[in-house]
Amino acid sequence: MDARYRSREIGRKAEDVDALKRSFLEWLVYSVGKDAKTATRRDWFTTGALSVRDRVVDRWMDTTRGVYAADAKRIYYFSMEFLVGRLLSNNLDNLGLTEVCRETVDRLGLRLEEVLEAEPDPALGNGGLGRLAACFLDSMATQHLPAFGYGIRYEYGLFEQRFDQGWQVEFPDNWLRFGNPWEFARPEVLYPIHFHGHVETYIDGAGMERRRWVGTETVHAMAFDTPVVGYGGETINTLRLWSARALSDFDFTHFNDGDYLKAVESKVLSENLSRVLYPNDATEVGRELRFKQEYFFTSASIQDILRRYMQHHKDFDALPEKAAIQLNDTHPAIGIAELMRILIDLHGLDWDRAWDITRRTFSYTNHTLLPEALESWPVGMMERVLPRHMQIIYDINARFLDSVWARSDIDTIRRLSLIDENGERRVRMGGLAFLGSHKVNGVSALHTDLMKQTVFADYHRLFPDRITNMTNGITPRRWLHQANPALSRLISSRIGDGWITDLGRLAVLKERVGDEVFQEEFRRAKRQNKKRLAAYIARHLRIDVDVDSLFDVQVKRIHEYKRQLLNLLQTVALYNEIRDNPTRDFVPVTKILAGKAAPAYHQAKLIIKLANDIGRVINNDPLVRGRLKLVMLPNYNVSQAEIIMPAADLSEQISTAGMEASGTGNMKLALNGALTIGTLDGANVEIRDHVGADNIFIFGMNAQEVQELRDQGAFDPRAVVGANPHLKRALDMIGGGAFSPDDPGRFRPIVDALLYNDHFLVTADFEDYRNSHATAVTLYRNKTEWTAKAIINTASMGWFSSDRTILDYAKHIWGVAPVLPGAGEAD
Ligand code: 26V
Repeated sequence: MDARYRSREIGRKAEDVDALKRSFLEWLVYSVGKDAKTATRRDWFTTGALSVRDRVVDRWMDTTRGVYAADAKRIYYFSMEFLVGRLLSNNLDNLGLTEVCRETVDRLGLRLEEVLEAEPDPALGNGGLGRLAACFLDSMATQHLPAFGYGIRYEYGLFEQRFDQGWQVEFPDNWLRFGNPWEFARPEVLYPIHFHGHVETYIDGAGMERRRWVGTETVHAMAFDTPVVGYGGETINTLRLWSARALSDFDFTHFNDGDYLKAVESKVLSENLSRVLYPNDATEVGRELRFKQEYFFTSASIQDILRRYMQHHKDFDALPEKAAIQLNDTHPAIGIAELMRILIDLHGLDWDRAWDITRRTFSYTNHTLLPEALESWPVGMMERVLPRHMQIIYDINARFLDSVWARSDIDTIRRLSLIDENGERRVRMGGLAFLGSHKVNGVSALHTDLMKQTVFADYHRLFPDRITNMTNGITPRRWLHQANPALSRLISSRIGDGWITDLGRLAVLKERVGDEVFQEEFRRAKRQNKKRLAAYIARHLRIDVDVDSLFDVQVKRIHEYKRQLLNLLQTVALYNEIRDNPTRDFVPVTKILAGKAAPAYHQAKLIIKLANDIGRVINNDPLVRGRLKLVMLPNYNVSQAEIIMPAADLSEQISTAGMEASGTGNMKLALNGALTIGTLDGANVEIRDHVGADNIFIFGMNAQEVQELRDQGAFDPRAVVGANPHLKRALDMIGGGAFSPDDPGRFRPIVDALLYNDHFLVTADFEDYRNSHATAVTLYRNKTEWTAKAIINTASMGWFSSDRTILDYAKHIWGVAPVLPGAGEAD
């Protein structure tokens, strides 16, 4: 850099630091009401967030005005979950203010990290689906796409997980307790949301038979807006979350009678709608409040979209050219019936016109093929809660089945019907989302193929152009640039920083694979990240881990299909091997696991207890000291992931083939230079294609083999166990109480599930997994070769940027174009 330019930069920075410091102190005194002496870290966080927010607002309004002036087509991303993570570091980084803020905070006598860590991590999502929505928001803003996220402002996010004697216990996540400095409450943006009541038929002035929904109970949806800062800070989009508000604060009839509790009761009941995020538990059965949440936010969002659209238009004909609504799974699929209702009942459109507009506006993403996770709602409940929507769904179904009647047999018709007639009649939300959308997408190539072959096979035959693939991606801003400053700096020192918004450029690093100096620096960055994680582990669990051991990481929700059990069985086998061979030279391994189990998912909670019990035994066994450790970290969330991902050497992606729709943790780990050990499942298949088969450890059955084995119905896990002494010994120990001497039968249910059913084929893949793991660990001895593969992994992950994913959606599903900053300004 030219010296004159640099001194100007420094001059500017000093000015910025002065200004930011003034802003900090002003907010602290006049808004938080404290002085610098008494301010806590949290106060400084609030102060910092408000100061940064000030620097966003003008450009936020510019973006909004620009899109409005251009009357551009907007993307509306409907999602029950947005797992955005902490925003202060993210916004500072995207605005290019991190260093200015570091110095500001430094002058105030604090460390930036302390302030950043005081921010609560909003946990408004369960896992992959919610985090994907957040990565998409970042990419849409960075790519200058006019986009809104629409969701629910839950008062309580996903539960906080703690371990009590190794058992998961759940605590409420009261993330708003100290206020949320990022959001703008919009008490004037308020929409009525109706429930219950009944439907009347009447003849309108033109002699047409019409329907009206009357006698309803009504709640208000109130908007809270959070700016979504794109990288570079030029385009700033909006995340609009709805909060439930009662129509009136209390019922004066009760109040005047002195019954104060009764007077506020209905307020509390209606505001329960946005109280808490549901964990994805065993099943949706009987969860009427969850269904109401889905309708609540969907209806509010559609009303908001139509209000905005009508500012420029007189009729609805152009809606599909101005609005693209993306359904993040079926949770907002009731929106299809809601838009139909509004167009037909409130605006008098005829059915065909309304249906055409609706279908061209909506599109739907499927995120899972697990049968128990496919949403369906009892017809009886829907008739009670949303009687008019139920009629519309019947009409959609009748017209659809009429159109296919002639060419389908009765079994096919049964499968195609939106109403599942097996047992209690239920509405299939996947079918509704499919029929009401012009495009339906899966989230990895394999998953999309399986959608066509399994759940949506009948629909796919009728609409062969509707299903399309959009392989997931992750934002390189949060998952490399911010989470891994060491590697990020190293990369930029060699190829410049263009990769931050054009991740494909990482491919240039492949030229450096054999470069010794680069290799050395790459290893140094990894080591630094491992030290950071080791310190975190020491602080939270008081376990010392060896930074030079292989960090073997499996972090994700605990679920049988993800097969944490396979990992634990292999750990026990390795433990036995070390004990049996006290003099052999083993590569030290640290197994790191983290993840939450749904509170009602007993088997998953038992797996957590097993991990903790095995960990306690191994970590305290002097015979394996220095060679094997097992760490289960509590309360996995986005901020913990930011510490773990950069520190991993080995990434465990070991689900039963055909069951993980995509995975995105797999991408985060590989991007940060971990080698993957995994099955050919979800996006692992595409990761292998990009990094090359030599740079990934693939093992086990593929999806087709899994399918065939299950179809044969002859799989005998006891035979497999009987023939494998390593597996047998591990299972005997677990089942016999070797890790639970206080309660020897504790893990019998786990062992029995494997021996007598093994639905997820843990035993079938065990030996191949164990061998593959041994290969990986052996390779780790060879630092040069391992590092070369790690570099190839990082360099090959460009395609997995969510920028690529989003541009694909924009082109093939939404038909939207970027609105470049400044486009809407008058000249
Ligand atoms: C929901 C349920 C509900 C009932 C019981 C079990 C169960 C299991 C999982 C789910 C979540 C389904 C939606 C979801 O989060 N899918 C994830 O989406 C990610 C983003 O596309 C993808 O990477 C993951 O593979 C997929 O599991």
